[in-house]
Amino acid sequence: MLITVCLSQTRTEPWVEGLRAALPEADVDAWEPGAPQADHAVVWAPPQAFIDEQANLRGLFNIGAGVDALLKLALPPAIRVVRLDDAGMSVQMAEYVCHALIRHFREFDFYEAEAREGRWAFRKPREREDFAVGVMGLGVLGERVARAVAQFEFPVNGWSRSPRAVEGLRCYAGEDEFDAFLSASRVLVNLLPLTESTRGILDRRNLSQLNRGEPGGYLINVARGAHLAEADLIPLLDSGQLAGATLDVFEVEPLPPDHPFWRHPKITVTPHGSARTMREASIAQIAGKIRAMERGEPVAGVVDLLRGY
Ligand code: NDP
Ligand code: OXD
Repeated sequence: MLITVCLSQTRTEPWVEGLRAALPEADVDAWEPGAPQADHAVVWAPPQAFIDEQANLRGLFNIGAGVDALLKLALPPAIRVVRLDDAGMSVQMAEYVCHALIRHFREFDFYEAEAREGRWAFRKPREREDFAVGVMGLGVLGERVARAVAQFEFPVNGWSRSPRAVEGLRCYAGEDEFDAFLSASRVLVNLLPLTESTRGILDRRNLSQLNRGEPGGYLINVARGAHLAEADLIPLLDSGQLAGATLDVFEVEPLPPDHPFWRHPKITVTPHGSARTMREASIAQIAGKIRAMERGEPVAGVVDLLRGY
């Protein structure tokens, strides 16, 4: 069995070494143009030239959860695209979102500014019932995040494509229930996959519906930059309709140095690191899935190419 590794924006060598150790029965090599035909590939955002050359791949194993960079390539119809299932990401995402939420809710920015001036000042405590959190996407990451937020006794709403029942959450599903979900939520957390149905979904119309249309909504975008209509955000913040935003993902990454998001006082920027791929756990998971596929057993995390996630 031959496994090829083609990773952009990531050092390839540690993955090759790790996969060799985890799959001693396989030959594992870093891909280069003209390399022999492999049976499986371990990838992150490979170029189309890689797919065109490696025409016999049976499995395409993504080292992340989001497969949007893969699905924009022309893929052979029989190939199975397999996403990473958690592998240490959901706990990080839960930490990140709870941190952003609590920092906003408890007004830590205010207290930090006061402390810098040596001032001992209090704000009136806010009611968590007034800060319902809406989680868009109740998949591997979204459900974990929603449950973590619920532990702090915030009201939590969840929105998914198909109807879901998650204890402690008020669940909404599909386009028909989207407006009701937005209106009932004040802090919006985006954990949707990027597909043709979700691109640009964080736009002026939808963001304006948060908090029953009243000012004071807050956005936490940790899924993909292209979910957000970037030009709509700053006017919503400047008018006060939105109180702030924490953004981990951007249309163009790295975020260009002159992008206004860097310097806006109501925006917190982090560099697409809310849930990092944990190499050892990911290699162990991918090795297990490659073996299962070779034995003809079911494999978790196979992407539905028509649905787009
Ligand atoms: P999953 O595929 O497990 O879950 C996706 C969820 O979104 C499902 O609940 C699905 O509904 C819902 N959904 C999909 N399309 C729609 C739609 N049109 N309308 C309503 N709901 C929809 O994804 P993960 O939880 O694993 O990951 C989510 C995304 O997070 C990834 O695609 C990736 O882009 C991003 N990510 C970001 C990281 C970062 O560091 N910033 C790290 C890892 C991931 P249903 O349940 O009905 O299928
Ligand atoms: C992922 C990511 O999709 O890191 O896993 O964004």
